[in-house]
Amino acid sequence: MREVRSFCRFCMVFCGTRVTLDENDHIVGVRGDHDDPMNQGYSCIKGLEAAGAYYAPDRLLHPLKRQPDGSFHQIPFEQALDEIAAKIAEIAERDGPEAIGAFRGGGAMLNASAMAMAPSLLSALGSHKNFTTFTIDQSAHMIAAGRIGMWAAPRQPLHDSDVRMMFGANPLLALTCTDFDMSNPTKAMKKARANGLKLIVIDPRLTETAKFADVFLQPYPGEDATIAAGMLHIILAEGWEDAEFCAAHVADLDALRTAVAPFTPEYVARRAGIDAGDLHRATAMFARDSRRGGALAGTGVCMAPNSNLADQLIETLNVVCGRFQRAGERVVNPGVLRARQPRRAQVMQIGRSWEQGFKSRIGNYGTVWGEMMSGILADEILVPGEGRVRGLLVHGSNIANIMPDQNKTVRALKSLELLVNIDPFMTETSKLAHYILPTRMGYERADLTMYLYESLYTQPYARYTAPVAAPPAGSDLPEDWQIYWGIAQRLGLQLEFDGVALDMAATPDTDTFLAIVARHAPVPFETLKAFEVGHIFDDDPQYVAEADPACTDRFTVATDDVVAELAQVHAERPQPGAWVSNGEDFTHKMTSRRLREVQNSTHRNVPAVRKRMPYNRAYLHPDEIAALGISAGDKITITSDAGSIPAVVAAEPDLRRGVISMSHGWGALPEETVYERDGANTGLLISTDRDLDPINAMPRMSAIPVRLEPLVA
Ligand SMILES: Nc1nc2c(c(=O)[nH]1)N[C@H]1C(S)=C(S)[C@@H](COP(=O)(O)OP(=O)(O)OC[C@H]3O[C@@H](n4cnc5c(=O)[nH]c(N)nc54)[C@H](O)[C@@H]3O)O[C@H]1N2
Ligand SMILES: Nc1nc2c(c(=O)[nH]1)N[C@H]1C(S)=C(S)[C@@H](COP(=O)(O)OP(=O)(O)OC[C@H]3O[C@@H](n4cnc5c(=O)[nH]c(N)nc54)[C@H](O)[C@@H]3O)O[C@H]1N2
Ligand code: SF4
Ligand SMILES: [Mo]
Repeated sequence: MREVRSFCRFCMVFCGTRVTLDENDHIVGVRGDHDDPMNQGYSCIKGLEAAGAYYAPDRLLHPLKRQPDGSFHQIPFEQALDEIAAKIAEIAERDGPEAIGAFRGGGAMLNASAMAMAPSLLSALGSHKNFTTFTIDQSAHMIAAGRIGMWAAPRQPLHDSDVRMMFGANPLLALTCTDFDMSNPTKAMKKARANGLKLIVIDPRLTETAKFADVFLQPYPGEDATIAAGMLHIILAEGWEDAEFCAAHVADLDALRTAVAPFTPEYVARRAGIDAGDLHRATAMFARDSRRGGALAGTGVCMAPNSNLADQLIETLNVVCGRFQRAGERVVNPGVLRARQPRRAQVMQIGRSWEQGFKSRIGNYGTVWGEMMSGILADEILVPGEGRVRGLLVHGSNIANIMPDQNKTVRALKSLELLVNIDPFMTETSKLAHYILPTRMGYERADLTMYLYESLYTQPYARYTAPVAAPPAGSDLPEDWQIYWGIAQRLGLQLEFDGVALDMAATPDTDTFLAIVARHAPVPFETLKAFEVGHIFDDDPQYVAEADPACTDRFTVATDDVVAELAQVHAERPQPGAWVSNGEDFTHKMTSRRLREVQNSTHRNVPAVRKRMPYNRAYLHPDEIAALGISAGDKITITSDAGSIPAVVAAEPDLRRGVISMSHGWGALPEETVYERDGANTGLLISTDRDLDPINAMPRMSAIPVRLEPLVA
C-alpha cells in the first residue's frame, strides 16, 4: 500500500487528493489533501468513493462492437478505429461533412488533453454539428452577455462583497457556481457571513444554501423573470440604481424603466406567490443597503420557461447597481493556463453570435460559442433532408439518459448509421452504440486542472498530475485523445488543438496536449509539472485598467426583443394549481435539483450509493403527501403534457407546497426501466417538439406543469 498525490476529476472543483493504492496500483481509498492550497483537505462524498466508482460493475475494459443480434463483442482498439474512420468517410462522402456530429458532456469537459478534440475533428471535417450539454444547462448567461454586453473587468469578488443574491442555485450542494467559492463552499459561506455578507436566496426549496439567507423568497417555479422585473421596478422607482454608473455605461435605462413599470410589487407578489414586503426587503438589501456584490442565477432559472429573459433581468440588476470591478481594483483571478486578457473598466458589446453565421435547418437556430443547440439535436438526426446527422460521436455524456425528451432522443440515436460512445461505462448510451470505446479514468491519466472555465476558480490556481493509478487488470483502454487522433490520421485530416496546429506526423503523448494547454502559464510546463500540490500563481497581480478612451460601447438592457418578451410575460395569466400546458390543466410544478451522492447520471452504480439510493425519489411537502391520501414511501405517477413516470415520494418540509422536486440522470432505457432498480427518467416529462426557447432551443426542464396520482400497487 502507498499513498500518492493527485486531484479528483469527477467535477470541475478538481480537489487535491491523497490516493491510497494497493500493490497493483489500484485505488483503495481517497481523502482530501490538506496541503493543497485550494481545497485545503476538502473533498465530497463522490470523490471519497472513487474506488467504488472506478471499479463499479459496469466499468468496461475493452472496446466493444455491437453485433447484428444486439450483443457486444470485444474488438481490438486499432480495428475499431479503422472501421469507425471508414464509416465516417463513407457518410461524409455520400451526405457531406454536416452529416457527422459530436456531442460532449461532463466526462469530456473534465479532461484537459481531450476536451477540445471533438470540435477540432469536426472543423477539420468541415461540419458545424458540434453539440454539448452547455445548451441544455446555463447557456442563458451567454445569451444575456450577447444581448446586454459584458463588463470587460470581473464582477466584485466574494471576499469583499456585502451581498450575494442567488436565484435557483444551490452551490452548497452542487459546488459549481459563478461568483462563489466552489471548493468547500459551506466553509466559504460561513467565513463570508462572519465578514458581514448578506445573503438573499430565491428558490422554491429552502436549500442548503438558503438556510444561510437573510431574506429567502420561496416562489412558484418559473417566475424568476417576474421577480427580477419586479426588483428592477422597485430599484428604478426608489432611485436605488447607481445613477453615475448608469449615466456613463447604460444606453437605454429609460426604456427599461418603461418596460418594467407594469411589474409592480403587488403584481409580482400575487403572481409569484411571495409576499410584496419580502420582495421589497430583498430589493432594498441588494440595491439600497449594499454597495458591492452581485446577483447570480443557476440551473433553476436557466431551465425554467423564459430562461433567457429571466437570466438577462438578473444580470440587469448587476448592471443598474454597477456591481463590477472598477479601474485600479485587483483582479482576484487573472488566470494561469489561459492567456492573460486585458481587463478594463468598460463595456464590451460582444454581439449576438446566434444571429450570425451558421444556422440550423431545424428552426433556423444559430450557434453560441460555436456550438449548436442541443434542444434540436434529435430533430437534426430524425428529420430527413440535406445535412441530416447520420454519424454521431458521443464523448463523456450519457446522452440517452440526460437529454430532455428521452423517448425521442433514443429514437434518434437508434436511427443513426454510426453511433460511437466514448465512455468508461456501460451506460444507457453505450447500450445503443455501434462502437463503445471505453477509456482511462481520471487518476489513470495525466491531466491539468480546469482551463476552459478557469475563471470560476476564486484564485489563480493550477495543477498538473501524472497518471497515478493503473487501469483495471487485463484492460485495453486508450486515453480519450487517442481516439480523435487515430480517426484524424486515418482520414488524413489536420487537427488543431486549442488553436495550435498539431504535427500529424509525430506521435504525441498526453503531455503534448497538456503542454499546449499550459503554454501561456507564468512558469514553464516542466516547472508546473514539478509542483507537488496545486499552486496559486499570484506573483504578478493584475489590476483593472482604465477604460480605453476610444470605447463607445454601452450596456443595452432594453432591446426591442427583451421589451417584447417582458410584455409577453406580463400578458400571461398563470393560475396556481391550474397551470396550463399544451391545452391541459396541471396541479403541480416539477423542479429539478441535484443530489449529493451522484453527478448527473454517474455514480448510481457505486455500491455504497446503490445501497443508500437505488432510485430517485420525488420530494413533496408533507401536507401534499397527506392531501394525496398517501404516506412517504408510497408510489405515485407523475404526468406532464409529454409523458408519465412513476416515483416513490419522500417528505421534504423545506419545499414549497404545489412543487415537486426530483433529480435527473436516473432510469434505464425507456423499455427496460424497472423503477425500483433504476429510478425514473425525468426527461420523459419534457418535450422537445414545443416549448423551446426561440434563441437557444432551451427545453422546459424545470417548472414543468404536472399532476400527481397515487399508484395503487
Ligand atoms: N452532487 C452533485 N453536484 C452537481 C451535479 C450533480 O448532479 N450532483 N451536477 C452538476 C451540474 S451538471 C450543474 S449544471 C450544477 C448545477 O448547479 P445548480 O444550478 O446550483 O443546481 P441545483 O443544485 O440543482 O440547484 C438548482 C436550484 O434551483 C431551484 N429551482 C428549480 N426550479 C426553479 C425556478 O424555476 N426558479 C428558481 N428560482 N429556482 C428553481 C431548485 O430547487 C434548486 O435548489 O451542479 C453540478 N454539481
Ligand atoms: N431533466 C433534466 N435533465 C438534465 C438536467 C436537469 O437538471 N434536468 N441537467 C442537465 C445538465 S446541467 C447537464 S450538464 C447534463 C449532464 O449530462 P452529462 O454530462 O451527459 O451527464 P453525466 O451523467 O455526468 O455523464 C458523464 C458521462 O461521462 C462519462 N465519463 C466520466 N469520466 C470520463 C472520462 O474520463 N472520459 C470519458 N470519455 N467519459 C467519462 C461518465 O461515465 C458518464 O457517462 O444533464 C442535463 N440534463
Ligand atoms: S467536489 Fe467531490 S467530485 Fe468534485 S473534485 Fe472534489 S472530491 Fe471530486
Ligand atoms: Mo450541468
